[in-house]
Amino acid sequence: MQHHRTPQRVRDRRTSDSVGSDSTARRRPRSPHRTHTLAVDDDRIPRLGPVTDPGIEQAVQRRRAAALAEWGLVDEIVLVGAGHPIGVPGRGDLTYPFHAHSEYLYLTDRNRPGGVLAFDPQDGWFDFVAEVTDEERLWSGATGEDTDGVPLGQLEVWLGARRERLVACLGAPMSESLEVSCDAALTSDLRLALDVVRRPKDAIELERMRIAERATRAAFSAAVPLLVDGSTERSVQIELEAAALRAGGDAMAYDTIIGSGTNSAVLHFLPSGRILRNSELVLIDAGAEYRGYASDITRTYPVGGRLDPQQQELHALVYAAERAAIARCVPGTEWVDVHLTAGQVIAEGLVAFGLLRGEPSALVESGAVWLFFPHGIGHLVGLGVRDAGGPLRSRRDTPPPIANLRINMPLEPGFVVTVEPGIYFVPAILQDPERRAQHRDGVDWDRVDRMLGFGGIRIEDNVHITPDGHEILTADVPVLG
Ligand SMILES: [Mn+2]
Repeated sequence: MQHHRTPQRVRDRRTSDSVGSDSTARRRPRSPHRTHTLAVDDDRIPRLGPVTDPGIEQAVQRRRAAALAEWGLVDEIVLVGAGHPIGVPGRGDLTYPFHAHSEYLYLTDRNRPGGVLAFDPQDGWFDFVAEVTDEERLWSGATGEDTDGVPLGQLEVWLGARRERLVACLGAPMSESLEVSCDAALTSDLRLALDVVRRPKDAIELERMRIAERATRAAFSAAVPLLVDGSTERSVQIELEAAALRAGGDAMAYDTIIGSGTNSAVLHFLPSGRILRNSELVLIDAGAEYRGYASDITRTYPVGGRLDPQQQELHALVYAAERAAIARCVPGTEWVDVHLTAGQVIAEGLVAFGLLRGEPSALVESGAVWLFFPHGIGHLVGLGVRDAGGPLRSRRDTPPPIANLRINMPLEPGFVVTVEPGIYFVPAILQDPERRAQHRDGVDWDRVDRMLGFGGIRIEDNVHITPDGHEILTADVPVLG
């Protein structure tokens, strides 16, 4: 599994976690600007690579062995598909940026489209890889040096020799031209088992996440000085993302969220041309990606650098809820309890603030607190911004304790989770007559009416569970600029 790429090709890639050539690249004619004429200090731009992390071969072997131990196969066949580039409707041969399916990337560390990793308990692993086409040689300069493995064309014969066997189809769906019938129950079992293996991050994964975090930290420190009267959400986004790439990120792990003023109450607001005004809140939720591994950080800052007393109180409350929830992030804690811890702190704080009325625990029980904190406390992060969450295997057929939770299991060493409580004034929720009737007594609705334009506050960190506690991977991004 040695993968090498020439520096030229590395420089041209949108993401460097790929080991094969990227067929999406052929849509984009190579830039003629080989020599930079922009005012960019090239020395500050890290060279991408080395492409092969030391130890990646052993890590991939260990991951595969751990999957097999969890699968306990007898004579079933396993296929893991990388997937294919997805065309943008109506745009000719343009495709969305290619990301190999997370299960494939995890078991191969290869981002080339079309590949299929196959396993037969009698014969072992077969890494079927798409051969380089003339098109790829022409448009993306592919040489085929990254396509070590068995030519994909041989997969049909390989499968033909195993006709009567049950097949699990993990990863992305197999190509339609392939005659294979996937067993749904087996596929589902093996996927849940592989999730168990994928959740604790190994050393290489953590190292990639730390690189993504460093890029994200640089991105936030570039953004904060721009949060002044007259800037726009868009101008902040541009500098934030440039800083993330300059500091070693391959790409953003998801669309950058920047909402100012009332836009900060929109959970995933995409930056607009809206002009920032003094003392408004700005919510920034952004994360760089490095070789497929993500960072996911949220901070909420005041334009001009100073929170007014009301903002100050609610910001401190969200931060207190976040810290209380993070304190629960140790092995054995049920995820729902991390969520409820944040809910309880927010309920207590909103009672003290005067928005909620009654016993805090009763306000959690009745759901009144979720009017202001209307999402789950977080999710697994790592290979992509949403890593292998979901329910514990034994809970697959039971409903989650709270509907909007993305995790339903106790935390274990090696997990990395986001912890991201918030308080928002969402008009669509708070002006709903049914909700107002349901929580007539628990909420000071006159106060709510006066605060409908407040916006929202979220604070998010990435927490790595360790055998005796946790480590906050994102602790060096200041909570207030
Ligand atoms: Mn998140």
